[in-house]
Amino acid sequence: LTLERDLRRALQDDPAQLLLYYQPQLDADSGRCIGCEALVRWRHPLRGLMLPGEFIGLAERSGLIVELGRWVLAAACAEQAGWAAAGLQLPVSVNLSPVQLERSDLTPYVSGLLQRYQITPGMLELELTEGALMNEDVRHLAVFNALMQLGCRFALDDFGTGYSSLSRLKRFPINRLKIDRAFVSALPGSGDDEAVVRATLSMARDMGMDVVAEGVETAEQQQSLLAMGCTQMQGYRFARPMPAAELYRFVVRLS
Ligand code: G
Ligand code: G
Ligand code: MN
Ligand code: NA
Repeated sequence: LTLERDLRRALQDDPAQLLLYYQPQLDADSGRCIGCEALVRWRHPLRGLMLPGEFIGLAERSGLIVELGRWVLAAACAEQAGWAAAGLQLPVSVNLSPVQLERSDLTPYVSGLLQRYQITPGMLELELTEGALMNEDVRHLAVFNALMQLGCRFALDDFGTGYSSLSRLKRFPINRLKIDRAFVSALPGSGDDEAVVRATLSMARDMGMDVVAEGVETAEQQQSLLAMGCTQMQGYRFARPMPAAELYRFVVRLS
């Protein structure tokens, strides 16, 4: 309850307590940065820097995720516009909680941000988990479709860990699958995990989706993924999540 009060206070009176870190996504073939994922942090006045695992759940249960989610979207667009002004065009992925999709005002909010910051809609990717696709709520589907009509891209986060059937997946305009790090950690050598990666790549190719592997930590994992034809990667092997200014320098150094 204390933490909930603190988060509400931060959102209302002191949003400078919040900040975004960004983790680069690379094309391991070319070595170039192809995008980044925004990951929220909270500089709590007493507890120090808090990770999303420590407060996203609370934000979802209390409804504060709506405000927090708006803050994240606005901050990501503002920082992306800052990079663009410095000559760096970089797609940004933002995690969306299913609770945010239940709000019909999400689309006009995102649309307003894209206009305010002069962002091409395709440069903003929204990450959903499989759970968000399981919801049959028509309002929820309407918001999803409206965001798609805007031109935003969609990624399916933690792919492989949820329950979505392939037929179900087909009904959603997902642009990219993010292979969960659970299937990456035992590469190379785990036949089962290799089978999952290969099947994901094959399905994605047939359905016109991109694939990015998450949680890539070692050169061996990178090699194994490349050998299977998975080139997009995110993970500590390349970089940990970092503040916006640092990300800018990281990408400029690469290119
Ligand atoms: O950065 P970290 O490894 O602690 O992130 C843990 C989880 O928190 C990830 O699954 C990520 O999807 C989630 N997360 C990070 N930032 C956000 C955010 O802005 N909104 C939502 N809904 N989830 C986030
Ligand atoms: O669920 P989501 O994919 O949004 O979560 C991303 C989270 O994964 C971030 O919190 C990030 O810190 C974490 N992460 C990113 N790269 C790696 C990695 O190489 N290894 C591990 N263990 N975690 C990672
Ligand atoms: Mn994610
Ligand atoms: Na993930």
